[in-house]
Amino acid sequence: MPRYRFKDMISTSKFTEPSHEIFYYGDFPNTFAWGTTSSAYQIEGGWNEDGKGVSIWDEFTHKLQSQISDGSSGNAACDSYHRIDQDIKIIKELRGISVGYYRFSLSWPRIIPTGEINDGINQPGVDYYNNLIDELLANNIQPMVTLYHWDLPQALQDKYEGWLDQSGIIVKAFADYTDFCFKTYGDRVKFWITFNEPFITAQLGYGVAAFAPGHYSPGEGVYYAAHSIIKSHAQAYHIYNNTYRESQKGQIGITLNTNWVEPMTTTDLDHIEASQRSLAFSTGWFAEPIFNSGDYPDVMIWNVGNRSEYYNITYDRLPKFTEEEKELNKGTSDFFGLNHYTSNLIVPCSYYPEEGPTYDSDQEACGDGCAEWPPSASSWLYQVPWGIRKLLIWIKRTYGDPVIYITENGISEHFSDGLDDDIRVNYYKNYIDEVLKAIKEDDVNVKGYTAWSLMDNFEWAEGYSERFGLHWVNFTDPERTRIPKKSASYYRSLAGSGTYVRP
Ligand code: PNW
Repeated sequence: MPRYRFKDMISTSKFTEPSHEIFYYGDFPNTFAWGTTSSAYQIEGGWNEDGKGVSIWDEFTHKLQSQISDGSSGNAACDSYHRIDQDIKIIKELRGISVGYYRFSLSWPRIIPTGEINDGINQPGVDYYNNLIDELLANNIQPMVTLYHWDLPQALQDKYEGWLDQSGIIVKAFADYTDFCFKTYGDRVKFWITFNEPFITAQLGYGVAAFAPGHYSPGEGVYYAAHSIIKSHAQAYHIYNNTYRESQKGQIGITLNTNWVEPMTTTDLDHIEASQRSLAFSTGWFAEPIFNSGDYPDVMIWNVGNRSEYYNITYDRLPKFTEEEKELNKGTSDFFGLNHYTSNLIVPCSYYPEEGPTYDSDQEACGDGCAEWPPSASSWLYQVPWGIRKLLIWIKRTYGDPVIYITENGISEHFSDGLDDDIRVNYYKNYIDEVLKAIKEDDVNVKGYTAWSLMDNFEWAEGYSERFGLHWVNFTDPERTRIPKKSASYYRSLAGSGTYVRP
């Protein structure tokens, strides 16, 4: 955990930062990379076409419709499986002079229907991504590829309980899949992200069960899932590092999602410590093994252990890494991929759920947005531009000044707001300015910025009711025409110094 004084970073007022009042009118370094992003399940559609296997999100949306706010699914989504041309067109228009890359994810079951490579690959699925990558490059747009953005092959869930599996089978399946992707696409893809937001997969997928696969195990499964994801990430990194890096000359890392947190009462040491615990349980859970010690943060090990004891649980809810595994975890990310949207206020809290200990109660910290902060269409997303600057400084100090790519940042509105999305223009204007301050004033090594999202898409449990896109998509029109919102032209005009850079 941080060895500097966390107190140095706390706001004197939780409503505004003095620096926030002042816009920093300057230029981003001319090597700064700009992009937009999406993910497979959220845009592709074609859920059962040409031999694609079923994913846990297909299964979840089909069987548990009531879990999706509008009862929808990604069956058709933006129909990107049939509309590479339309996607390339809007990415290209957005590129203007400087938006130079597109971050998208590969659907594992589209490439390997059962998830296990020995069962065979699906050539049309492989070709779909070959075409997409070729088209991007033909238009001078660099592909940034996420290998796992939540759509696990359902067969792996059914046979082995997905990421809960601790036998090594899931780790091996992921390793084989990533090896295949490096071999197949690595001649052209130079930027790989192993996992998108493992926190969300663990906590929402296997903890509280709000997301696929909807496995409810808030005190154990949540930790097991994270454990096998970290091991899988490390395997993929080493495969790339040992076999492909020299010839393909790319980079590989992981993307973590992190809110910034402030103590509710900035002068209260208990609130300050609760904020630190909250960061350790969210970011540190994955970042400490990968960027620092190879192991979980001390405070997680202590808290989970103590609460297990309290409940007379004698096995490890938080699994242990062997010494060898710790070595394998350490230093396995060429960059810190950061997804950031919002900030929280934190208070200490101790409670003992009757059903047993949970990830939420283990951390003895509770948080939420502040009612005074401007909202969005998403209940969890408040607009707190200065939070991103503090978070960037915290990452720099805590994880050894890594190269940082912001791999997602953005805001949602409701359907009715249509094309005049001033809320989004304002959000990008403020957040990007704070990123600039972090680079210029605080010397944080941020190399790229990615706007979520290229276009409106399937927003998981919120279906199509929350829109994050720079482009508006009409989901009742079979053509799924993409129309630029005001924010698209704003992002285009603002993004960068005009120099075209590969991330
Ligand atoms: C990210 N939360 O997910 C994902 O990477 C995207 O796929 C998603 O569309 C985007 O953010 C917007 O939500 C999150 O509840 C989902 O705090 C939920 C939360 C955070 C991030």
